[in-house]
Amino acid sequence: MSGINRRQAIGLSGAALAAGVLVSRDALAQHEHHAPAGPPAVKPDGTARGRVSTLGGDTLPFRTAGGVKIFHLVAEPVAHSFAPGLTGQCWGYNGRVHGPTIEAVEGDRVRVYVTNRLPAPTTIHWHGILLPNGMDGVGGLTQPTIKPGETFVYEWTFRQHGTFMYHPHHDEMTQMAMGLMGLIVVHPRQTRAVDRDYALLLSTWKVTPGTTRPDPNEMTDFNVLTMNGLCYPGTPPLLARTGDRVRIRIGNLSAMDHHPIHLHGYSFKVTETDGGPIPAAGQWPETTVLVPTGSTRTIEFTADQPGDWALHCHMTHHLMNQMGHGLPNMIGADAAKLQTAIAKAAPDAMVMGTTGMGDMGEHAAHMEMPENTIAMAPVKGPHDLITMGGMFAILKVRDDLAGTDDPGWYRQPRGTASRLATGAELDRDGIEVG
Ligand SMILES: [Cu+2]
Repeated sequence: MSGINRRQAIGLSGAALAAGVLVSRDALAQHEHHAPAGPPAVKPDGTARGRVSTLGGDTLPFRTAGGVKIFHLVAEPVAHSFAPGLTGQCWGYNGRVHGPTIEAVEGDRVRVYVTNRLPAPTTIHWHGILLPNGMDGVGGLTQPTIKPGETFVYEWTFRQHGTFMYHPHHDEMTQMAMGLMGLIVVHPRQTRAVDRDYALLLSTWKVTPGTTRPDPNEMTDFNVLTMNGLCYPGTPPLLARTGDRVRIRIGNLSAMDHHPIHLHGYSFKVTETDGGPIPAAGQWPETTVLVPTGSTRTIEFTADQPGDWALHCHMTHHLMNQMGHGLPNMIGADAAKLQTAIAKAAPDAMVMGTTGMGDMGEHAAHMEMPENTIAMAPVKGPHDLITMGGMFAILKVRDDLAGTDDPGWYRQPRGTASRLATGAELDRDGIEVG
């Protein structure tokens, strides 16, 4: 993060982390002129093997034998990167967190081998899939658990289409908190074609700053909020060309949270859930779709407005990365008085957070934090600091989109952006003169 002396960074280490109100003056002075990191250095998606693009993730390959599509999932420990600067010692499938998306077509006969390379027994439940009871994957109830080293076989025929999920149904609390989950997309025989088909799986984690292992015992204060296992600025942009028909499938397997996912710039319709397609007459326009845990929602719209449009959970605490959590309320505190008081004990320290998280984010970009920790708002946007992390991604719609590379920040046409009011527009009290 920065090269400053660890002893100078009294703000955010050890016990002071919980207080989170101090930052080294030297650290700030030294880094004042450093712009925070630019646009995230992650590749946008749109190139997955399948027809669906699991943003930042992958599609599970299969082979066909005797008319059966054969898949193989391996549950195993995975070192996972949530975003640049934050790695977790997680559990995943086939070297990924989350597992790769299983893609098939309604009517397909599928066989899925599940190998357990975890240190604990597991199973896989196929969430929302209509199948024989013995294939349902509930440990103890419908099958014995898959012991470490064992491989089980599941087989069924898809009698439905839509967006579904898979996850362990043995010690769910631990195993899902560690990252074991994935998406299933079943296409209808007659495809309702769209130009862009994205899939996102929402989940929540507790990774204590300075540590790498997710804490499955957390019930309330989740501090890493992810789409496909990635938190902003680790989430790649969703791309569309102006006029494209866009589908976004959103699943939620968070431990304790529902997520109202809001898309800027558009009105969309919810076209299906993991229970099935919604008839056209039953679809209504929305700008936010609530995705309860244990369900999927699919939205569709025509991307007819170019721009950089935010796509995010509207729970404001789900837009914070680790450093936004566990802080005391400093709003309105007398910074000068506090500064004087603190200076006696810690002359190098500086009070912050008295005007909110915006300056906290700015400072966080400059200060030394525990290893393997990300600031809550680490990205410099095209106009200013973007004060969001967590469950946040950007839909980039362009007239001239070519290929799958990130087109960079949107250039707003002249006269179409908000601007600073000029003196001539305001009277002496700053009131608009008309
Ligand atoms: Cu949320």
